[in-house]
Amino acid sequence: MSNYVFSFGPWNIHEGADPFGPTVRDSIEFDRKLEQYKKLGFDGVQFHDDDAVPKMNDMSKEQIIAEASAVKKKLDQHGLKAEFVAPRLWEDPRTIDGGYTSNDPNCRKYAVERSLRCIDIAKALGTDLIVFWLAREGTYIRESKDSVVAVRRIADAINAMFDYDGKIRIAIEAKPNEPMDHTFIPTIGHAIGLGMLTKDASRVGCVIESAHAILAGLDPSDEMGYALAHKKLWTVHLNDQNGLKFDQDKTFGAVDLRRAFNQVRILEKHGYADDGHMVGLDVKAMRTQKADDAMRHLSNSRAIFLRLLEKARSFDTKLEADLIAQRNYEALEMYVINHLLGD
Ligand code: XUL
Ligand code: MN
Repeated sequence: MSNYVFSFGPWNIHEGADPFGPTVRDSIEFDRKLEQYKKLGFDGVQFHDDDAVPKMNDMSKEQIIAEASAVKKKLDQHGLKAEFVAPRLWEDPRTIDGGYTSNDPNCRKYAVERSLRCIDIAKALGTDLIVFWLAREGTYIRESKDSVVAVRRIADAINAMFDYDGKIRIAIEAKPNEPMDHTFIPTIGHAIGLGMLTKDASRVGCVIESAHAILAGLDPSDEMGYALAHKKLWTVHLNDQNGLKFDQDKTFGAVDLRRAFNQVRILEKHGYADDGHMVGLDVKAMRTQKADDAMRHLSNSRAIFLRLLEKARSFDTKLEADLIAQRNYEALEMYVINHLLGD
């Protein structure tokens, strides 16, 4: 029934630590996590570079490629595919003030070199897609960085990556805040615009995370529509978010079912899956969840997506067109609600 292929990252099975308290569940080894993917209904694995090669900062390029190739074998054994690799540029002491936009040239150099190693890992894992979540590319105080210089520096880093490899594509995951007060690439319009500053805009696309759009005060399905109109929606991070607070990564559709329906609908209407894109989730189990059922948020998110897909496919588009022609949006709204409620 569904042509949709789902993915998540190993960080989506996690120990429940938050900024105010320690872990509440035991760690699960990467290999054990891989065993869960198919059982949960997933075929794609999202990676940070160090999810694949944890000690990469202490290794040579050749060692990194050898270790990533061993991970690729494990993916093959499980019948899984790497969807993308994202350079983790927010934990190292050299990225305290940002990676590509750091005010320290040595730190910027580190960020670019790490990104080239991330490309090596992506190639060894069999994907040409790099995701940029630009975690610390922003400011806590406006005066600390020149935003013109900063944006050009991010474009320069992308150019260095394009020079290094002729095939990789970069999908930018916009987010307006957290950990920073303000980021330089807060929305998908910014992400697509940044591509135009690089030497090859055709290789720069985006990832839309539902929660990040909501944190920017935007409707995620409209962000998706904007990216789809530009043919730039190369993957998604579906989840949910209860208003303007910390990035919650809640189960997809768990807060606002109608908002989730509209995301599924725009993807379905515009052939997102037919273009070969995976449906990525970026969801966290609640900290209160006991360990024995702490993967349910993943299968639940997928199940909610598929139920909303049925709703998108059974939506009466003739009625919709009639009500739009009559400009009877009150009736259209009630039809949407009745449809979602099962009438
Ligand atoms: C952060 C976030 C990350 C990225 C991957 O808010 O969503 O998990 O998706 O680096
Ligand atoms: Mn994400």
